[in-house]
Amino acid sequence: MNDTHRRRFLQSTAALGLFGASGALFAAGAKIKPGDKAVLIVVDVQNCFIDGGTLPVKGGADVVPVINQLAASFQNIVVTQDWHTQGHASFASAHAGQKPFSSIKLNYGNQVLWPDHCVQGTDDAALHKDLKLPTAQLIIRKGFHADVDSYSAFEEADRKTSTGLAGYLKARGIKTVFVTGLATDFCVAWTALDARKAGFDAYVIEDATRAIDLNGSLAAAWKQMSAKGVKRIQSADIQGA
Ligand code: VGL
Ligand code: ZN
Repeated sequence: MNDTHRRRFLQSTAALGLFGASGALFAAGAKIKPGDKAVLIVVDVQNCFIDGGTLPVKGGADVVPVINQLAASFQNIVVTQDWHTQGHASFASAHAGQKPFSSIKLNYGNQVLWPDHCVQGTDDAALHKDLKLPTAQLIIRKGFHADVDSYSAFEEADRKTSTGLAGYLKARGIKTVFVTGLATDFCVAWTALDARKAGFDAYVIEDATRAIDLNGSLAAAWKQMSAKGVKRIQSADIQGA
């Protein structure tokens, strides 16, 4: 290809939207090749969210082999852990007369109340033993302020307190995030939405997630994500996975 041809090719592919800001090539029917500006975010694949844990997500363990395989396609991987204090404000047990899966108003807004889960340092809060991510570069813990929940890996539920993740990713030149893990309709969705808010391209790899689906929360989460430009893909859309 000479220069003119190359320029024409680049112009036409840009017009077709084949290249994202990540420089990842993605045409209809073609696979996405995550480059050095993409990161795989593995959200909360912890014992608490898997059968035998304190807040099990249906089919939660099924994401583990999918994520292990996806990992080989990514140069950058960040892992998150839900990491609550004992008696955390998101626990129903911390509020007299409240039951898990009800909602209350806290000073920062509505809060779903959960069973006690993912308490710092417990086996329940550990990453699932079959998750194999030796190349992961950062583990970010969230929800560790006693009075504030944090579904998102970027920003706590008060919508003011940053976890520092956006700064870390930007400092490393990351442009695109691919979100996986648990649960689709809470920590995965909030993380993907906040990634968009922070200016990243965002994908959710659906078959690498499982949902809690509380009162229609899963459909609502997909609707919100779609409205904000979060792209919904499958692991088979990623090259090599
Ligand atoms: C989560 C509910 C409470 C999640 C965390 O990881 O999706 N859900 N804490
Ligand atoms: Zn939690």
